[in-house]
Amino acid sequence: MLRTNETTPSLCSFRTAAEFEGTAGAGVLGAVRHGDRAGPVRWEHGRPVLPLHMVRPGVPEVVEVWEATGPVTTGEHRGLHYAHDGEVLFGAVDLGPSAGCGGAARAAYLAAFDLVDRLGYPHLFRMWNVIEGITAPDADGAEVYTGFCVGRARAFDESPRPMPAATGIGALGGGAGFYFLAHRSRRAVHLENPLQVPAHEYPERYGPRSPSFARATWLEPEPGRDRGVLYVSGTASILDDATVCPGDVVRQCQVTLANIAALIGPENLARHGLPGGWALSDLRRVKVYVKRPGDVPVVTRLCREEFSRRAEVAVFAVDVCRPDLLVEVEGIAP
Ligand code: 3EB
Repeated sequence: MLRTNETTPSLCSFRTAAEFEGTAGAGVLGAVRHGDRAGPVRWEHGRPVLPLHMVRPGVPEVVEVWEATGPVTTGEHRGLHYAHDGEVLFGAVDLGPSAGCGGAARAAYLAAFDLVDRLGYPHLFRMWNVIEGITAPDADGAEVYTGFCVGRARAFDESPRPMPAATGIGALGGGAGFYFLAHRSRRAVHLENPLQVPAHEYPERYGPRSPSFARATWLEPEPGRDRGVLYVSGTASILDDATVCPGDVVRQCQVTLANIAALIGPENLARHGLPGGWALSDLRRVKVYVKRPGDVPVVTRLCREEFSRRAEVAVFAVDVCRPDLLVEVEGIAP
């Protein structure tokens, strides 16, 4: 049935562990458990599930569910677990220990690119890179994240394609891994932020290869629906290429939210040839990452003041990818 003047669904919801287990896989394409232990990607009720170590014991798990809109087909390809429903492909992979994960990142990114090409889901629209000890020194003395960025950039060199919205974030355990979403038919437009240098153009002082991602990806609406959906990358207190307000979590949170507001607003959409635009109050399915556990209450309060009461907001106390960054925020509009 064709419905008009309706927002295109964003395909994502946050559930408790009990709610997720109650679905027994019905309506699920794939899921990511933000829980108190990590593990390899596994099948639950025939769906790929990635268990990430994102909360301390006793803190409730948040299950990010990607919803299926048709019959689901699943498989494994070069270490990736995946599921697709004729419209959307979900894939997830473990990279093993995060120290020295650059080679594994390159190989798994190439496997993901090969998968979306073979199965015919060419429009990659969102990726999450989750890395234990992201700012810790690697064997070569550089940060673990630096090695990850090198491997990822090589994959984009070897199999060039547009860089989608992404998150790069720490985890409490479990090594490194990533998950991603790609669309079969809907066009993806990748956005940059007028207040920030594109991450793939960061100067070399941040690492020999810059991070390969866009600030947001707009997925065009389904036929007969309005506006499309905007997937906002992990966003931090960075102006141009520099961290601002080091040590000040309140101001870092304000800069981060102002960055997102500029990114998703009508002026920036128009700059990318897109209609419409959003405000912070339109964000849904928000994930907030806070480096210092003691900062969680103040960051939660500042975010809640800006987001709608209808927004689902999950807050995780995990490391962020620069030593001086205290907060990172992502979300989906509307
Ligand atoms: C930044 O803006 C903050 O490496 O995939 C945000 C989103 C960040 C994605 C990634 C890193 C990544 O540079 C960090």
